[in-house]
Amino acid sequence: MVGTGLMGELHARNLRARVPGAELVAVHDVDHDRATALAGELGVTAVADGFELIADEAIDAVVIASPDVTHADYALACIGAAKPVLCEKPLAITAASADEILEAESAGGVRLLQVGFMREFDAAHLAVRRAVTSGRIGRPVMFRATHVNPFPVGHVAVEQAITQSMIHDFNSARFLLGREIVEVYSIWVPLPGGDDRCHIVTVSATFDDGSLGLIDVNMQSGYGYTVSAEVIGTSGVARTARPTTAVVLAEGRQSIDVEESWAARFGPAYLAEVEAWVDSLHRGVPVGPGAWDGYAASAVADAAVLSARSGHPVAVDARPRFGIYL
Ligand code: ISE
Repeated sequence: MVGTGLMGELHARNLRARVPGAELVAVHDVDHDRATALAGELGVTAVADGFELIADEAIDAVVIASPDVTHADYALACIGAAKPVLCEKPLAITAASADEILEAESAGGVRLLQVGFMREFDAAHLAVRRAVTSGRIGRPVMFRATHVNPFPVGHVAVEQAITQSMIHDFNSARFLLGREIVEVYSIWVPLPGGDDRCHIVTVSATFDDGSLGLIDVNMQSGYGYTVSAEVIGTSGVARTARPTTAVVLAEGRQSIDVEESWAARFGPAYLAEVEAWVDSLHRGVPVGPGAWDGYAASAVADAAVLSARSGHPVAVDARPRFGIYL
């Protein structure tokens, strides 16, 4: 495990105790004390250098959950060592950087990389996907998504709101419609304070078959965390629903609780994601979103950032699929 912040710790605990066929052996974090504390609790080794951990021949596979800006270098090191890797999103901060990963992975001729777009393992998103692929809602003509965070973690300018948060929605759009986004137009409003932090960013998108997309991310809801995705088809609509919740009538009110964080909303999806990854390593058959998906989402993010800063619609500049991605 490279990175033992919130996400790395969650993956590490899952791998240590809940995933059959996996043995967690070592963790690394730039904050070595944090890694050492978790390693002590889980009975594994804390390694001071992430690249040393990746190079260790006793380690078969790596999870990257370090800060976003470090993902690409660690992913390249894993590919260089021919080690399978589950890399948290975003695969890279820019499409150009993700492209280097595509080149390295495809040169080896086999898929080594899974990207942490965990919504592809979320029951509600999978149910929407089934409704689309079964033809029940006709031909998809529009994707709509709302992604609400309780509060920004750190200084989140519009660049980070897009590359850290909305990148999930770009992948959901591609996953649920099975099409690529070719153009985007972003508008956004800042939080009060004049320090360029993003409150809400909205992106309207055009897909390669002319379908439409409308995505908004709210970085500071003040009430909790919600994610919803919807596909509108020529003869029906499929949208995510939350099946595991109760409507409570009490004290003169009818209410439904809202999850407080992504970890609460997507806990089962993160576990399913890592289980599927480990199972795929045993079977030698890759599953889930790969480097191509990480690259394609970053290409959309690049265009959305450019649009947010320029005020103009921007065409997505993505290379065609090649090599192992065909
Ligand atoms: C966070 O990093 C995640 O990946 C969550 O899934 C997302 O909803 C949140 O906006 C991000 O900041």
